[in-house]
Amino acid sequence: MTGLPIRISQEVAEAVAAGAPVVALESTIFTHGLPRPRNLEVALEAEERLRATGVVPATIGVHAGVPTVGLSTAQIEELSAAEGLDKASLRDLPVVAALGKHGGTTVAATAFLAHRAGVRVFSTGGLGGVHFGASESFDESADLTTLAATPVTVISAGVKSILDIRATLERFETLNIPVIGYRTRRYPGFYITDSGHEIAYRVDTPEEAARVIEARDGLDLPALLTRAWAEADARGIKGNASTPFLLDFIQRDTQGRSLEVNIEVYRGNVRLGGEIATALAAARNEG
Ligand code: PSU
Ligand code: MN
Repeated sequence: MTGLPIRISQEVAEAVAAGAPVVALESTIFTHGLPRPRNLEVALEAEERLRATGVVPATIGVHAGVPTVGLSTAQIEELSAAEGLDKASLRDLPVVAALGKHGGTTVAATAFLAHRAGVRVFSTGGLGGVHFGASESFDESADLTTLAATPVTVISAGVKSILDIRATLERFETLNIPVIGYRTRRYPGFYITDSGHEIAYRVDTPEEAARVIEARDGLDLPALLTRAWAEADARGIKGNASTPFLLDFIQRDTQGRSLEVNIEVYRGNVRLGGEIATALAAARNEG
C-alpha cells in the first residue's frame, strides 16, 4: 500500500526543505467562493503579494485527480475557469482523486494537504463552522474536526459570515482548537472586526504568534495525547492516578518542553493574579 499520492511543486518542496517561509492558500475560495473573473485575479494577486515579501505561496487544490500543493499559474487558471468542479473537503479527496476530477479544496482539505507537505501556516478568508440550527440539522463543517487533528495555523477573519459564531466558538473549545486574536480580544465577524464574542488570547506581533505556534507544535498535542492515553490504558491506570501519569508522560515525551510551557503559563497566571489582587485592593480601599 502506498499513501494517496500528492504532488508537491518543486518550489514548495525546496522552500519547506530549506525552512524558508511558505504559506498555504486554499482553492475553494476561487473555485466556489468568488465570482469570475475576480476569483482568478484574487488568487493570483495573493500569490504575487506573498512572493513580493519573500514568501513562497503554496496554492492547494486537486488538478485532474492529483491533490497538489503548489498549483502552477496555468493550473490555477484552469481550476478557476472549470465548470462544475467539485468542492472537495477532506472526505471528498480520495473520491475526486480516484475519479481524476478537478476539485477546489476547502479549509479542511487544504490544511490536511498543507500538513502532508510540511507547510505550517495557511491563510484563508473565513473558516467553515457551525450553522444556525445545527442541533437539528447536524450541519457543522468538517473544517472544525480536521483542524482539531491537523497542526496547521490558519489565519482567518473568523468564520463564514452566515454561521452561528457562538456555537462555533464552543466547538473550538471542545475540539481543543486554540483561538488567538491578532491585536484583538474580540472574535472577528468576517465583515466586521467584532462579532460581539470575546476570545481568551491575543498576540500583538508575528513573533509572538510564531512562539505560540512553536509551543503548540512542540507539544504535538493530539498525537501525544493519543499515545499518552493508550499507555495509561495499557497499564490500567485510572481515576485520580490518570492526571499525574498523563502529565508525566507528556513531560517525558516532550523532553521537558511541556514543563517550560506549563511554567510560562503559570508565571503569566501569577502575574495576572497579582494584577487583579492589586486592582481589588485598590477598589476596596476606595470603597
Ligand atoms: N468562506 C467563505 N466562502 C467559502 C468558504 C469559506 O466566505 O466558500 C469555503 C471554505 O473553503 C471553507 C468551506 O473551508 O467553505 C466550508 O464549507 P463547509 O461548511 O461545507 O464545510
Ligand atoms: Mn456543511
